[in-house]
Formats: sequence, structure tokens, C-alpha cells
Amino acid sequence: PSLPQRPAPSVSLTQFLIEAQRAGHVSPDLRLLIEVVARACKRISIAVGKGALGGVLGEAGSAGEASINIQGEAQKKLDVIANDVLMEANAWGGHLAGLASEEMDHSQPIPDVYPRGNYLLLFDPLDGSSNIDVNISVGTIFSVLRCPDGVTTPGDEHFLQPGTEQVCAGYTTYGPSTMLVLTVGHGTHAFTLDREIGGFVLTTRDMRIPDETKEFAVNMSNQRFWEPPMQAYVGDLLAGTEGPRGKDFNMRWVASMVADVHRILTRGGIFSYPLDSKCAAKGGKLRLMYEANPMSFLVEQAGGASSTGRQRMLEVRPTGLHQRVPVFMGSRREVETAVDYHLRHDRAA
Ligand code: P6P
Repeated sequence: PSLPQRPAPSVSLTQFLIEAQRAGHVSPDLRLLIEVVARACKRISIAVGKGALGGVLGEAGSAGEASINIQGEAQKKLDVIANDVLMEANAWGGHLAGLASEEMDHSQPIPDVYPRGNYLLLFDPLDGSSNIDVNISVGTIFSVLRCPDGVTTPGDEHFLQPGTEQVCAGYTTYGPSTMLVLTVGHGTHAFTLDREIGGFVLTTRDMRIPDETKEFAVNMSNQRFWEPPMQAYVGDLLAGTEGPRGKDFNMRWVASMVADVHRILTRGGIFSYPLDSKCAAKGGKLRLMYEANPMSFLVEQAGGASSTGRQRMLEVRPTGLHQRVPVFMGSRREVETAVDYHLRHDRAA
């Protein structure tokens, strides 16, 4: 009788990155940076996983005094913990020149007691943190850019590069399992945290988003505030088989971008946070540099598309570290359809 098939040996994140370095897809410094971020995300996963037992739920700030970040949002204790974990983990490695975070007003060069490297790291340490207190999945989003040549002490302006300049992007979703999803420009790959060995194991090589979908993700309570093309687009989705789209659609909205986009990377769909009259003055709700751009890189590398509704997300020329944009990302054909509603509206205007 033939021997039972041995399961294929699992590929650790470390092995995956060494193979990527051998293939010339990552430099030794970028490989180190990704390992450091992944290790920080493991620590965040432990803190998030403790929930009410960890004494880290609820608002940050001293007794009764809420701590408000530059976004004007009340910080959760875990926002601050996650931010500190990522800052500390990346200070001494020598791979970074500077960091920027949703939780910090301005970017910070690496302290000059440490050697500086050639990369800039941007992150949203805990996206969707309003869901923390109700035990719904949250995530960490990160993006890596090159520090411009000759710049040894980077300032905010050196971070303002279009999404096409990213050399790496990823997120960690703290859900039923903790998963790290990563691209270095050669596909989008998913790793699952094996808590027994304390390491990430490759579980999906080359994620692919189906071109078509029957599932959309949007916060419908904003419908009356949307622009006309968005009203028309979603109106036709809701009309289902009786409407011009000729098929019925399903809706999902977790209100954690990482969870919603992870579902779309896994089974298709379109995610949208469009302009509405409440957020139009700020340019949108979601942040370009450390939410829309990294997620767009991951989605495009998985065969999907990402747009502001009027232009490819990765080609937006940033003007501010915390700038906001409207977002449409996911199944390529569906994003193209949503964009078409906007471009036809603009042409008719
Ligand atoms: P709303 C979370 O605060 C976040 O930044 C994204 O993760 C999420 O997609 C969106 O905002 C949810 O916004 O208006 O539905 O609460």
C-alpha cells in the first residue's frame, strides 16, 4: 500500500520572505521591516484578544478626560497601545527613516540614537476601533514607501507619495483567526497566525478577487447624503432583477474596513465609502495614505480595482498626511461600473 500523503510542509512568513528576497522582490531591510511589523501585530493580537479581561477596552485619556486624535476621534486605549507597539518595534531596527500614524499629528523621524534606513512606514494601528468594545473584528493597516534619496531626516512632505510608489502594503485582521495579508508587488498572499508556534503560516498564496460580484458593502444610512451618481448606482443595485443590472445583490457592512475588504479579497464584492454631504468638505471619510492606498495596492495585486469614483486610487497625488478620499474598491468589473455612473454624471453636468 502507498504511504499516506504527507501534508505539504507549511510555509512560514519567514520562509516566504526569504524566498521573496532570493527572487529579488524584497531587500534584506524590507524583509526585516515586514518581520518586525508582523511581530508587532502578534502583540496587538494578544492585547485585542484579551478583550474585557485585558483592562484595555474603552476610551484612552486620563480620568474623565477623553483623548482626541488629529482625526477628531476619541482614542481607544487599544489605539494608543497598538500605536506604541508599532513605534517601539520599529525604532531600533535600522530599516526605517521615519514613521507616520493615524494616531499622530505629524510623522516622526527615527530617533537619532538609532541608525536610519531607507524606508518610510505609515500605519493605522487599529482600524475600526469603535468595534472593539462590541467584540467585532478590527485590524492594523500598513504601507511602506521609500525615503527619497538624500533625505536623512524625513518630514511629512516626504511621505506624500502616490500609492503607485508603495513597495509593500498589508493588514492584519484580528477576527476569529488572526490573519496577515501582504503584498510586495508580486501578488497578494494571506498568512494565518498559528498561536501554538507564535508564527504566521502561509494559508493562501495569490488571492484572486472574482471580476464580477453580487455583494456590495456601504453604510446605507448615509444614502440621503450621497451625490446623484452614487444614489443612481446603489438604487440600481437595490432594484435587483427588476432593474438595469438584471441580478439581485446582497449587502454586508461590518464598519471595519479591514474586515469588509478581507471578505472582498476572499470572495469578491465592492466596498464603498463615497463622498457624502457630511464628509465632502473633508474630501471623504477614509484616509488616503494609511487606509485607501495600502488596501488598494492589495486589491489591485489580487486582480481587483480601486478608485475614488473618478480616478485610480493609486494615482492620487497626496497633498496631506491625513487627507481623506472617497473609496470604491473590489471586483474589477463592479468598480468599473460604479465609476462609469460617476463619469457619465460628470460628463452630463
Ligand atoms: P461608519 C472605522 O472607523 C472606519 O474608519 C473604517 O474602518 C470603516 O469602514 C468606516 O470607518 C466605518 O464608517 O460611518 O460606517 O461608522
